[in-house]
Amino acid sequence: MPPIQRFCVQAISLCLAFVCLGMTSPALAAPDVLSFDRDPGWERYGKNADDLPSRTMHQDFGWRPSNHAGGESPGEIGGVISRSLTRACYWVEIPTQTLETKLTLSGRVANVHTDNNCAMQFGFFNKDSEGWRTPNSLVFRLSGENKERRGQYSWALADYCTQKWRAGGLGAFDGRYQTTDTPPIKSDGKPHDFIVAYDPKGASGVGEISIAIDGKEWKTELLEGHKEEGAVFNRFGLMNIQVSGNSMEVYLDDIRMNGKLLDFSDDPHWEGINNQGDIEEGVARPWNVMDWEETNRAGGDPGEMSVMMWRDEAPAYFATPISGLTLDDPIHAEGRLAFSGAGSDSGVYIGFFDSETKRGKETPDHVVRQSNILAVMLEGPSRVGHYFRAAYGASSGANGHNDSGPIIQPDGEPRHWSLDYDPKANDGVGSITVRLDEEEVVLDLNPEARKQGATFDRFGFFNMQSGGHYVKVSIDDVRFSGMKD
Ligand SMILES: [Ca+2]
Ligand SMILES: [Ca+2]
Repeated sequence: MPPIQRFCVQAISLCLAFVCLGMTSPALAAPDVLSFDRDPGWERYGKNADDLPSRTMHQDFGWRPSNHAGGESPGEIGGVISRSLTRACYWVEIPTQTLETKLTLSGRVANVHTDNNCAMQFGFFNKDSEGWRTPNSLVFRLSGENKERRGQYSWALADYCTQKWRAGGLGAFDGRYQTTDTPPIKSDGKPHDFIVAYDPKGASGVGEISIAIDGKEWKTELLEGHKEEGAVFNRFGLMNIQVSGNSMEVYLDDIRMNGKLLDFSDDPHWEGINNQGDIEEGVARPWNVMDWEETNRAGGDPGEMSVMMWRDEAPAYFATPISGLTLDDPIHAEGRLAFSGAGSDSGVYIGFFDSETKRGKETPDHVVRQSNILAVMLEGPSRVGHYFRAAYGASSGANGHNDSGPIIQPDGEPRHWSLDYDPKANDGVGSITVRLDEEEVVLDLNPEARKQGATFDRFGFFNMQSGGHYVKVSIDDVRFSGMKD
């Protein structure tokens, strides 16, 4: 029996075993499934977190007896707050709020110092809110810079994120972020008034969020389905932004939370989490964590392949060699998967690629798409979350991907996925089917791509080459065409 045919027969019998016995079945640990009981020593290429010198991030915020923010009385909250992958909070428990009722937060803010790439968020959270974007949040955000020509300044924004990681909001400026003519808030210690308000009945019932700085207001409606998806808030206060970056010094006072005044004359003894002291930052953009781990996030037996992979202009992959495949071969891959964390504007490919082409790709994806790839593309806009969809790139530039697909949230739930390329489908031009649990999406190749052809010599994770944030993904019990012993 030729190798491909044998693979198909085994694929069918394994699929049957899989369906009959369910996800916990030991049947998946059949010989031609990689169950990663031991580190298989996959090849790592590109920026590797192991090579990153660890960095210490400093947090020093909470209640202060000072009056930088210019409140009616001394006593305020704030201090030095740093972007970090580790969550840092200073907050208080509040009665549960949702997107079904009006929410307001207002007060005075003074920005004393900003490093480049710094930020803080202040407002409504859930005790489990963590990561960026931050699920279950509705906040006033300052995002700060320190540029040679412009000096230190911040942009003010109103952000929200549903309980399923769908985010929206707006900035307190006209036009596009970073290119707006609206002057930013200087980090000169001068207090400003701010109001962030949410009205579930606004925008004809779609829900509306607004931000005002020193009396000038901007507003926008919530994105479709976000209010219905909902959010649950049971904490109120300050949180860092959980991406790598730097620090700012900022103070807030005379806060009104849904009308209730907080003047901070006395220490309110709010709860602090990592808000005082130094934290070792072992990972930073764009240094990829690419490891065999003795975990079972994806739902198999312990031992799986995990990445925390960043979108970055430079190539990176974590993969294993396969016997060569082309677009004339039927190609299959499947396994378990857990998507356990993500920043906004993040993504990764899982599938087949050509290692030499990948290593030689020095232009970002928005200039030239990747060649010689056939993969699942786990990526999507922050208003949606992440799509699980098909993507391909032929040898000389012809390429394609689905515009959308099954939606996957970074909730860490174990899932089953597969990718099938059938060279005979689509009138012989070829077609890719990607499945995630019960959902699937189909992508037909274009004739030019099939004419160009493509070659693949690796299977694994590879990065999207445009700047962005990270995804955390683990895979286990995988099987794929071209698999070697
Ligand atoms: Ca005060
Ligand atoms: Ca395993």
